[in-house]
Amino acid sequence: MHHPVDHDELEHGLDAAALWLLQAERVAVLTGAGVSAESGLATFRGPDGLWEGHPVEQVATPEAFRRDPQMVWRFYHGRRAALRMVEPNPGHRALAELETLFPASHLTLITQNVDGLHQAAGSGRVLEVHGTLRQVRCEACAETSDAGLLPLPELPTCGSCGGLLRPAVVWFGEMLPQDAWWQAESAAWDCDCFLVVGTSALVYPAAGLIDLARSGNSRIVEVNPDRTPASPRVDLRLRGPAGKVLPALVQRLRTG
Ligand code: BV8
Ligand code: ZN
Repeated sequence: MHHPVDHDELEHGLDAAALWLLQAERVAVLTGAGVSAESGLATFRGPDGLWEGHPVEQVATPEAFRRDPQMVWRFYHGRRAALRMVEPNPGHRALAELETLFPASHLTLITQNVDGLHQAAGSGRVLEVHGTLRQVRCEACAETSDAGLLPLPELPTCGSCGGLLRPAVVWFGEMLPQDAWWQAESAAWDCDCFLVVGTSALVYPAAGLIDLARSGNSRIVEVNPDRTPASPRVDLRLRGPAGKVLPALVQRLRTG
C-alpha cells in the first residue's frame, strides 16, 4: 500500500533535487527492483515477494541450487519468461536520458536488478552488481555465455563440457562480481549526488553504498513511494513511483 503522494512536497523536492544534479560534477545512481515495478516485474519484498511459498532468500542460494536445481531453475525460468513480456518504463528511460546530460562516465548507474532493462532503455554505463538473468555460467568449467531470454531446457547443460549451467546472478552468501563492485564503490565515494531509486535498502553490501556516498559528502536523494531503512540516511526523499518522479526530474534538467 503506497502512501498518498503530497503533491507540493514532491514539487519542491523535485526542484531541490534538480538543482543538486545541475551543481553535481559526478552522479551515481543505485537502483533496485522498484524501478522495474512499472514495467510489470514483481519486486522481491512486495506482496508477491514469495515464490512457491519460499522467501526469495531461500531460493536464490547456492545451497538451494545444490539441493534442488530443478526448483531453483523453475524460479529463474519463470523470471526469464516474465522478462520476455516486459519493456523498459519511463523511469528506465529517464535514467538513460540523464546519463546523456553528463560528460562520459560522470554518471554511473549501479543496479541490483538482473533484468537488463536499464541497458534496454539505452543506459550505457551500467554496473550489474548482482549479475544478470541474460547470462548463464557452467558449474563445472565456469564458462559464462549469453543466453538471451529464449527458453532454456529444464536443467540446461554446458555446450563445452556438459556440466550443469546456473543463472549468472549473485545468490545470497555469494561474492559480488569484483570489477563491477569496485567500480560501484568508487562511483559512490566520488559522486556529488547519489540517487537511490526503488530499493528496500535491505540487501548488503549494495545498501552499504548509501553510507559510502554519505561519507563521501554526497547529497543523497531517495526515490521511493514508501519509507525504507535508507530514508533516515538520505538528504531528500522524493515520495512517488520512479516512472513518474524520474521523468519529472529529468524534465527540470532539460529546461534548466
Ligand atoms: C554477501 C540476485 C558475503 C538474484 C540478489 C544479515 C544482516 C546483513 C546482511 C546479511 C545478513 N545475512 C546475510 C546477509 C548478507 C546478504 C543480505 O544482505 N541479506 C539480506 C536479505 C539481509 N547479502 C548477501 O548474501 C550478498 N553476498 O554478503 O556475500 C560474502 C562475503 C565474503 C565472502 C563470501 C561471501 C549477496 C546479495 C545478493 C543477492 N542477490 N539478487 C536474483 O535476483 O534472483 S538480491 C535481490 O534483492 C535482488 O538483487 C534485489 O534487487 C535485491 C534487493 O531488493 P530490492 O531491489 O531492494 O527490491 P525489494 O523488493 O526489496 O524492494 C523494492 C523497493 O521498491 C521497495 O522499497 C518499494 O517500496 C519500492 N518500489 C515499489 N514500486 C516502486 C518502488 N520504487 C520506485 N518506483 C516504484 N514504482
Ligand atoms: Zn562447462
